[in-house]
Amino acid sequence: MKLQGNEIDRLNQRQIVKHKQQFEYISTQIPDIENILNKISAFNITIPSWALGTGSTRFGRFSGGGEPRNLEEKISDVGLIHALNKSSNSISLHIPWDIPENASSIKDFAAQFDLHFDAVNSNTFQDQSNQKLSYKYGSLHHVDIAVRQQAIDHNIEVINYGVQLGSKALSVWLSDGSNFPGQLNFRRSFENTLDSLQKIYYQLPDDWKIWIEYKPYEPNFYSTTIADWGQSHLLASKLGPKASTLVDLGHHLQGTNIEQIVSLLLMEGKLAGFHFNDSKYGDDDLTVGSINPYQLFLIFNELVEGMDAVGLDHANSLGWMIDASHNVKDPIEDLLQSVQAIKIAYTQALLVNKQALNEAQQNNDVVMAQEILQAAFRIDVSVLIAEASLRNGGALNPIECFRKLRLRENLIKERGINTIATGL
Ligand code: PSV
Ligand code: MN
Repeated sequence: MKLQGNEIDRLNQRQIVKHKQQFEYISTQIPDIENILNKISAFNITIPSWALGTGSTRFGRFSGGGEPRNLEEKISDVGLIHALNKSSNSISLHIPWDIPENASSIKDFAAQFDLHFDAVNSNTFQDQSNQKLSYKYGSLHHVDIAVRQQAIDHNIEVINYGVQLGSKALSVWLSDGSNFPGQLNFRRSFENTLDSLQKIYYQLPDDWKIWIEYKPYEPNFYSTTIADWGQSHLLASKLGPKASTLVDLGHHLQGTNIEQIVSLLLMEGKLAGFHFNDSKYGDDDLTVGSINPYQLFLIFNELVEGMDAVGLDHANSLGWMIDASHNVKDPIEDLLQSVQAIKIAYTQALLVNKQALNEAQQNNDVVMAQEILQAAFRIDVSVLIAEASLRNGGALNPIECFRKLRLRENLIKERGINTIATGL
């Protein structure tokens, strides 16, 4: 389904007077507002192909209806999201959940929605029906070289799909690990993983990157072979300059200081980017910013400070990607909320008074440092994000627009009530 530009305009007009008043007021409060608006406009967040259907738990899956039945429909859902918020101009594919059978026509189809393809993700954490050897005991770390080779070949196949689509990165997450003490030799597992990744690394085109994701537990409950940022960073350092560490916000034990990890990886030039989501207990994959928006702001504060310190372009230097999906919200509304939460945190981080914070830090003025950070966090920046969206032809309020235009109802009419998208 494709939105007509004037449908969004028509709804914007109903709110424009109030919006302009609010925007004029905030313009008097924020220095260099045009520069901030340009940064907000340029900042896009990638939508994962696996988040467009209702996610599942171990216990059930409750489709909300009108879910995309194939890759084209997933792309068209991302197109809807982008038309509404003008902030989601790319999609990340998980293979083999989404195989682009005819890559060049898929690429053209996406371009009709002004979309391109971000990182491609490999999947060696599930067995596929036509697969020769099982990943029950892992993939790139496996004790059997034949299983490792099969997983290496899969990653190379994913790179090849990505090349055809214009992607520039391979994102690797391994579920490899062990459930019981004694099951694995940690050193050999790590060495096997490194060796396998090296074989994949050599196949990367010159302008490609490999992003290595870590996770402390699940599905394995005793050890994970790439369990934390140190282990990912060790692999990335040994592999070379094209390799770096991907931070999924849900992949930390409770209380981990993620903003500090981010700051140091950025300092080392080894931060690949993010899988954004939120969580309360484990890898909950909840809507970004739904549980702990302050932590998200603190992460962006480090990102903005760290990227500026080395002159990185905010919008394009790192991978900004959502990895969330769950089972009670409309997936499109959920993704709109996630993108909005990311843009809020980013904008608030742009508004931190860096010079004053630096002075407070140099003077050990702890109280003032907190005041400065929290002053930025407490600014309601939604009007700035709405203004950026408006200027780019998007909606002032994307979720309201989605509902008023009855887009889910239309999708259900088009696709039916009992559709289930591929993914977890
Ligand atoms: C694993 O939990 C993970 O975060 C990886 O990024 C996978 O690719 C994705 O989730 C699958 O849903
Ligand atoms: Mn992830």
